Amino acid sequence: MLAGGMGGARFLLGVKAALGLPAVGTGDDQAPSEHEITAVVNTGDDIWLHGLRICPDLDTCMYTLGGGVDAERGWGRAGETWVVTAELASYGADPDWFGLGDRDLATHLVRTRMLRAGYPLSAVTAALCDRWRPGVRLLPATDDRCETHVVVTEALVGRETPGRRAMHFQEWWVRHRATLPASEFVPVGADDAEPAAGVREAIARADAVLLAPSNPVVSIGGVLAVPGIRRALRGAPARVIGLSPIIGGRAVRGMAEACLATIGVPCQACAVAGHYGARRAGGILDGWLVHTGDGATVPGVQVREVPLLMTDVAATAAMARAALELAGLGSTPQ
Ligand code: FO1
Repeated sequence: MLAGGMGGARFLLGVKAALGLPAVGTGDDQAPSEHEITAVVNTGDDIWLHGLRICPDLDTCMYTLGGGVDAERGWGRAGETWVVTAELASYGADPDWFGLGDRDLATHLVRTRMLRAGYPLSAVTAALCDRWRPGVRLLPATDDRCETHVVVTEALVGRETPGRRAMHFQEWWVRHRATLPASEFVPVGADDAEPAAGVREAIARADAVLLAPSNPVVSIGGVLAVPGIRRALRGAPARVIGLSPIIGGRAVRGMAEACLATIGVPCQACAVAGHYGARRAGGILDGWLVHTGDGATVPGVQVREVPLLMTDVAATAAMARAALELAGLGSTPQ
């Protein structure tokens, strides 16, 4: 599966349940499942802050599947305290718009130390998952830097042509809540980035490849921006099935509408499928799940209408089963 942060993590809970795995954790006491789930997770949101490497989507998947996420926020740790962040603010140590919880900081300290020691992010993530035991293999899309930066346009005093400046995605997303008019998303570092260790093999060996209902531009798009991943999907023996993050012309959460507008894709389920493209027309999709009532035809893509609101694990598991069936794995365990 290709996944982003919150939407990806929530969908992964359902995929695990659909395959008879406990949604959270690994259920050590259960017989080992014959199913193996690998999530190729977006690293475009990753950022250096206060000298630490923060990997929001990997951490959201790890905490959510490992039982440590703050369920109400959807990111960061449950039972979090914010003493260090307050101390940083007292020093005027910017940025002050990105909250780093005290428990969360331990993750960034361990990750940064391992990165500085020369371990690739994929190895660091595996080490962190030794503690959290998410029950799926979490792979960063790339071990290299491939950060999403946003080009915003702003009126400049005394100039008739608007100015353009770039900022890290997190500043646009968290500080400005995606309200600044963006003209472009740039995957900084993409030219020198490679799929992380294990990504190509996971795609080649998969019985089904699913695109989680994550933000199609900055989350799934962040994964596809890594050179070689799109090619690996197009060459995958398995069918590639996506789930629409747009229901009834609206994004279910986050700022997918602002992101789609920036790249000129209508906020419609079938438009997102067109954006991903049918595999036989040079894109990556074989099948596409849309919410009941959002059906449309997408040339070259098999479209199915199923309820797509991830209201609870059971509803999400039903979505996962529908996706696996469309992938040709009909007899998944109920
Ligand atoms: N999101 C916010 O809206 N405000 C924050 O202060 C914030 C801090 C933060 C710290 C660690 C982390 O892993 C995620 C954090 N997020 C925060 C969420 C993050 O911006 C999003 O999870 C993704 O980058 C977008 O999917």
